[in-house]
This record gives sequence, C-alpha cells and structure tokens, in this order.
Amino acid sequence: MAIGSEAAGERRTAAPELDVSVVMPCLNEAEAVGACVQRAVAWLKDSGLKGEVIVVDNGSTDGSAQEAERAGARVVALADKGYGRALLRGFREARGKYLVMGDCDGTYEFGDLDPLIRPLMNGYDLVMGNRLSKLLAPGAMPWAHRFIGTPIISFLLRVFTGAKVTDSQCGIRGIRRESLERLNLRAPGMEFASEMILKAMRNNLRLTEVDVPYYARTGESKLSTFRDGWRHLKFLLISSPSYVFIGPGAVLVALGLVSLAIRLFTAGGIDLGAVDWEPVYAAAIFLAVGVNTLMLGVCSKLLGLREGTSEDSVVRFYRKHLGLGRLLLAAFGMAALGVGLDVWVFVQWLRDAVDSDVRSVATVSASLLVIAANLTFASLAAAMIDPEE
Ligand SMILES: Nc1nc2c(ncn2[C@@H]2O[C@H](COP(=O)(O)OP(=O)(O)OP(=O)(O)O)[C@@H](O)[C@H]2O)c(=O)[nH]1
Ligand SMILES: [Mg+2]
Repeated sequence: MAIGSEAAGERRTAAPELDVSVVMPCLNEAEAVGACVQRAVAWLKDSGLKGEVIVVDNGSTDGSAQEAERAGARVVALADKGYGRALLRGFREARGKYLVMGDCDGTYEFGDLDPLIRPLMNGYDLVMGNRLSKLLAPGAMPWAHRFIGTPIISFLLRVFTGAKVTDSQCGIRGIRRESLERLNLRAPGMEFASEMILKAMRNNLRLTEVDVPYYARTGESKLSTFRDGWRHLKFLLISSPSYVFIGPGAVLVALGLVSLAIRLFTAGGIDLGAVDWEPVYAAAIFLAVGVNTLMLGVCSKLLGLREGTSEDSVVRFYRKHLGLGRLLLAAFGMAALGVGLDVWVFVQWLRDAVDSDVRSVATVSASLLVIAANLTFASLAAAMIDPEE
C-alpha cells in the first residue's frame, strides 16, 4: 500500500532515526525501479547502516509503485507531477541522517553507494556524482546532453556560483539532511538539479564530486531536452541578479561615462571617413539603459532578501548610501538640470545658433530627463519591496 499523502508531513526537525534514506523519484519506470530498489536495499544490508528506500511515485500507470514496494521500498504517492516536487516530498518523508537521491531508471549504481556516503561521513555536506568519466557506458548519454546541454549548464553554474562541478545534471547525489534543510529548495521540475547546487554554494555547503558509473536507460525518458533545458537556464538567470543586472548595468554606465568624456575632448565628433561619429548619442543610450539596469538589479536583490538571500555589498551600499529619499533628490536634480539645459537649447534655436555642441547638449538634457524619470519610478519600486526603517 502506498503511504503518505500530500497533506501529511511537516518539515522534519527531530533527530534522524536512521543513517541513510535513499530517495528515488519515479514516473513510469516499472522496468527498472524494482532492480534499483533491490540493489539499494542490498547495499544498505551489506553496509551495516540503518536505512530505508523511498520511492515517490507521481501516479505511474505501469505498475511502478507495486514493483517498488515488492522490492522493499516505502512508496509515497504524490498527485502533483514534477521531478523536484517528488524529491522534496521524498526528503520530507526521509528519516535518515544522510540522504541519497537517484533516478530509478537503471542508469545509476545503487548497489554501491559507498562513494557517495563516505564523503558525507567525512564532513562534506553535498556529494555530486559525476557521470562524465571513464565509468560512462558507451551510448548511455545522448550526444546533445553529453556535449551541449550538460556542459553549458555546468559552465553557467561554475561561473554564477563558483561551484566546482563537472556534471551539474547528475541525478545521483548525497546530502546531509541538516544541510538540505538550510537550502529552502522549491523548484518543481528538472531545474531542481541546478537549484540544489546554486543554493548549496550560496549557503557555503562543503561540496565534492565523485565519479559514478552511468548506464543506458531502461524505459522512456521523462526529460524534454529543450523544455527542461530552458527551465534550467531560466532558473539560473532569474537567480543571478549580479550577473544579469548589476554587472551589465555597471558596464553600460561606465561605457556611457567614457563616451561622454570622449565627446568633451572631440568637439564635432570623431572622423570615421565617410561619417563623423558623435559619441554623445551612444552615451545617452548607455547611461539611460545602464542606470535602469542597475536599479532593476537593486530591486531583484531586495526581493531576494525576502526570499531568504543574505544581504550583499550591493544591497548594503544601496541601503546605506542611496535609498528612496536620496534617489528622489538626485532624480529631481537631474530633471532640473535637464530642463535648464533644454531652455538654453531653445534659446539657441531662437537665435538660429544650433550647431553640433547645441545638439549634444540637447541629447544630454534628454537623457537626464529619461534617467530622472526612471530613477524616480525605480526607487519607488525598490522602497515598495524594501520599505526603509
Ligand atoms: N515522481 C516523479 N518522478 C519523475 C518525474 N519526472 C521524472 N521523474 C523521475 O525522475 C528521474 C529522472 O527522470 P529521467 O527521465 O530519468 O530524466 P533524465 O535522467 O534527465 O533523463 P534520461 O537521461 O533520459 O534518464 C526518473 O527516475 C524519473 O522516473 C515526475 O514528474 N514525477
Ligand atoms: Mg534518468
């Protein structure tokens, strides 16, 4: 009989009753789940550790739940589909100090979980399997996953988080329960695999990687290369305001200031042969977009605080030196300067004295007005997200 229901089970905080819980998400894996469970049960017996095997089933229609139970698993039934949801549900049910997760599709070796458990016993918090080693069986991984999807997502995770991972998409992993509870994982789908690494790094978990065998899958894949690839990419993008907003915003503002400085020293534009390049127009675009981008970064970071991310240097700087009052004042100053310059441009126009310098001043005044307006609205948005004391 399947135990557990969605309503049951708060987050577990009591001391673990077992050493290891092996959690397998399962969706129509009748051909392989029985053998996976059997091997995990046998390993638990051989290792002398007290443990359990939990299979979280999302309404498989091929008898997976029965197969899993027959092989010795505790089967948890879950109605809402999703790889991440299933794992989170399994972890909530788990009673072990160490948690091992893995696909029950015949690709992973549950008969020897020592390589994952040993580092946990030695003090690591998260042990990632790495399939990209000589243990990878020929033909086990589709070409596009092996050479495109997995390397790209792993690269982004390395850049965004500093995690030293070769195979960020590996489904077999070990984690301490107390470490997992600090991560506040929520991703419902396949992007759960990336979320775990990103949050592990942000919470300073000790992470290591061990080579694991990887065999060809039995049964049908549940992974949709493009849909799930996009879910990973989207998750990484929306979790990284420093890389998406603050970095590009700072570069744009710097380019804007440099272009403005070039304009000051090259009256009449830079001679590019057939045309003169007027850097002031580029400066206006860089500065307006750059300031906007920085403010979007501030807003996302402030939003992150609500979700439990810790305050970083950008947020500290914003709260200490900027904030709503000062930014509104700055916006007002820019708007006043913009209007003043516009009046001067208007007078030159009345005098029929519009030349390249006047056009440059008109551009600067227009961008000052745009930046002032954006800053006003963005600083109000920031204060709505993070009302100041
Ligand atoms: N409970 C549950 N399990 C799921 C769901 N989607 C996938 N799984 C299971 O999660 C594991 C990972 O899914 P796979 O289809 O193997 O995904 P993958 O390993 O990235 O792709 P392959 O290389 O084809 O194996 C398998 O054990 C699936 O049965 C789901 O919605 N609910
Ligand atoms: Mg799989």
